[in-house]
Amino acid sequence: MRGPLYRLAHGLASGLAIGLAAFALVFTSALAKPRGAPPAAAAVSSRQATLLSDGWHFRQSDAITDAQSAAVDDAGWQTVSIPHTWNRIGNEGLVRSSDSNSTRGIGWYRLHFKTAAAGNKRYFLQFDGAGLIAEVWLNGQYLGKHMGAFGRFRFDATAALKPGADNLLVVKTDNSKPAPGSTTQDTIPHSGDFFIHGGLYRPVTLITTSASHVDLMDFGGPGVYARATAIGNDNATVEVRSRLVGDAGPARVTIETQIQDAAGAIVAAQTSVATAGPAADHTVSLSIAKPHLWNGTKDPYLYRVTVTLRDTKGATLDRVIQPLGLRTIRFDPDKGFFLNGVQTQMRGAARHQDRPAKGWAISRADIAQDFDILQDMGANAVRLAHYQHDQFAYDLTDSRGILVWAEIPAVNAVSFGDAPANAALTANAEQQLKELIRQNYNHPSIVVWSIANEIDLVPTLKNTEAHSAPLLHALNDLAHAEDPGRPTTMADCCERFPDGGSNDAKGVKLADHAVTTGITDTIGYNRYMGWYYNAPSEFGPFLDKAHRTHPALPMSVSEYGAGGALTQHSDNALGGPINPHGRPHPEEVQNWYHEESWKQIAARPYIWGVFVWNMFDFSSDSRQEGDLSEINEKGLVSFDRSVKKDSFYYYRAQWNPALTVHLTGRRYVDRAYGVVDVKAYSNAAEARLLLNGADAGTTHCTDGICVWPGVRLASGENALTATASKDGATLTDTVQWEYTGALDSIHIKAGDVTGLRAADGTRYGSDNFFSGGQGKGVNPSDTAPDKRLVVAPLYDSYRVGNFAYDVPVPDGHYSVTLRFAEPSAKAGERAFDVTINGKVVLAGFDVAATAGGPRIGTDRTFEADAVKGVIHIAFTPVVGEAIVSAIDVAR
Ligand code: GCB
Repeated sequence: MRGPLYRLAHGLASGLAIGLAAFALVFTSALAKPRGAPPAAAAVSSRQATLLSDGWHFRQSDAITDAQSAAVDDAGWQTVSIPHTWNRIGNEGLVRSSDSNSTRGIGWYRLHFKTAAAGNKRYFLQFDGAGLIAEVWLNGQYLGKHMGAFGRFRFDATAALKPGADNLLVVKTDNSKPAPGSTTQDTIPHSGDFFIHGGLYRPVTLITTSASHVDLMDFGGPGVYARATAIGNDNATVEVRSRLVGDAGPARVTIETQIQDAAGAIVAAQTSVATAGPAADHTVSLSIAKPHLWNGTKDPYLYRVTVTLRDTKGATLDRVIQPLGLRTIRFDPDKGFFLNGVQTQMRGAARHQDRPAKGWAISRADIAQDFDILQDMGANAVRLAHYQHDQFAYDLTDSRGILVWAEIPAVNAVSFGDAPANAALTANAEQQLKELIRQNYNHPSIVVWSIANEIDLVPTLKNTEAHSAPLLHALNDLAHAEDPGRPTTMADCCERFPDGGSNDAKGVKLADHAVTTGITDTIGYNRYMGWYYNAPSEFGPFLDKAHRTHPALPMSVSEYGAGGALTQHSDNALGGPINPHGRPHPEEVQNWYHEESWKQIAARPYIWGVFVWNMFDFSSDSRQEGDLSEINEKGLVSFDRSVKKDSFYYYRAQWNPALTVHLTGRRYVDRAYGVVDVKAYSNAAEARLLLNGADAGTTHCTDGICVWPGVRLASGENALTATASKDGATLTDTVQWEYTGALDSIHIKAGDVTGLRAADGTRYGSDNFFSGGQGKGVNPSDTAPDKRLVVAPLYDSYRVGNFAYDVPVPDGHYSVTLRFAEPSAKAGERAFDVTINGKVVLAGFDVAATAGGPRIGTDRTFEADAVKGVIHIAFTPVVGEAIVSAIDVAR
């Protein structure tokens, strides 16, 4: 029931006078904060917040069913501090580390604490995030249950708390894997490519207020919601809605609503009187003259809204301070995103909230460092995927002007089977959406609410019918009802277009799914052309097709990305296949993927936002990829944030106007070839290269990429230094490489993207120096006539098609060995010619016939001269396609 509210507006002048005095006290220290610091938290004398961080006893055990009782002996439990999680996922190296802990189940937390003895107070326990379900008891009394790992939640602890005495707080957290019949079956997400960490992984706080206060039980929201209803050059109108509660029965209160500018001056204020009873809204409208806009990274100007409740004698009862940014946003299907009327493409990456060893139990410094890195790359936007992040993250995006895609964890599926979401799951998704929106309503940096990510993925992979539309409609309507000021979006995985064409997500043919695109106001496409499927060159045409199919729908690229392993390297990203779901993931392939993908996005100004997947490597217990275990390494930066991969600098050269000069392949130290196309990422017009102190040439940089082709390394250590200048600044970047092979020999592992050290010690580089053809690996499950036949490593990959090599060696006389193994064809099914420097050396060569069957290596050696630094070897099909597995050129 809602109590009657009486509102009495006082004049602006009296409000100003009262407000200034209070404001000066509260904000003196906040003003001294460095650039980028978030607004001060809502902590004043009338509302006290006590962090309950230390001294918790913890035990992870599915067998303990009733640790809420005071009689439970927790002396032998582990002592922990909050934030905490018992999970530990993801490590370097190909095998799962022994201290990895992916246990999903129940974790109990117990804490004894005391409060001051104070009468007539209300107490609330606030949990900023607990994975995945939490139940809370205070002094044996059950306070309630919260389902969802990401939203803040509170319980009214007043009746259970013993002021001045010992209190026992017990929390049961449960991150059991959702499955039919599980405790978590009705909580989203059902699945996803990220690990759901268990426990109290964000702060726990005891909040004390007066009986009359701003509502704390509004889906974890601040209870004060400000919205600009009009923004003009001369004036902005801001509506501030405060939810008032009088827990001790109806009470007359004075409500001061003030807006302060960034310097602390009150620019608008209104004082009114109301009766606080059961939670009810109290709305005032304020006018700001000559509004200073919040203008993204260029000028993230923040006002503050302060709502102060006083009793009839003027004593402060409660106070809440919230950020306010005045900005207009608009999405246009052809022109993208407009911030304050100016076309502004959102450029950035997605972020997950975990770190090595800490998992989700990260610190504020960790969060701030993530945004430092993102901004250093030149990003103006972030996708905070796939769930609600810590409040501090949104505080930082506000104060730094980073535009935010915010979302709920409706990921991959709406049910366990082939059915629509049931009522319980729908209710949970709605609850998590309300939490996301109410808790973050006041953050100007958030410009779009996403209601789902790849929601049709599971049915798509299973080729069953998708049933996501009813849930999406419900969530979309709810988002509009909760916040008419921001559009909705979703990240699509699986839409197939009516005009046909290939859009094979994750390598499967799409079933006839209900098209969900068009339910939300805008759309994002998650597409991985060139990684999971297709080629990057198909990305642009795909985007155009999506745009043509939905000409009225503003669209973004919500995900694209490629794995980048720091210890796996390639001489040529096109040399051979990677395994997207396994190994290898050479760093240079990630470079190539982003170079190819970004240029296509950059050419399409209708795209309102582009979000690389992902800013950082993150934990995912199902993955064994690249050179890591339980980590998705599509990050532009390593899991521990210590290494910015080459591709980070590619984007820095595109997006950050400050000078970038970065030599790529810096971690590929032990080079397989003495001849290298040296590449740097730079936004300078040209760059100069020094090799071991000698000038190796100045080259033009095009679209952020500078290449010095065919640089010949010296034997042993090599120092390469690139130098470039821009706008009066000059930077150099140096890498140290080592070449221990002979200067006059080259060993190529055809069809292989990383290369090999052969049994005799010869170092083979990845497939390189070729034109035409395609690199392939021998499929171990191909039907070999003799199942026992395992192909030797030197022959387990090959180049196939109509192709040639220009092998770069100093002029002179060489022996050229060509190595072949037929991957699958029988004798008579394949024949080809080989010429060296135009002279036929093999005519109608049939590998299977010569070797005696598939998968058996056979070699041919010829004499040849290098002329003008090159030996030209051509492979021309006669029957089927030509192949070769390895090439050795040596004196
Ligand atoms: C996606 C998902 C994201 C995954 C990513 C990947 O489409 O939305 O959660 O992590 O692909 O790396 O496969």
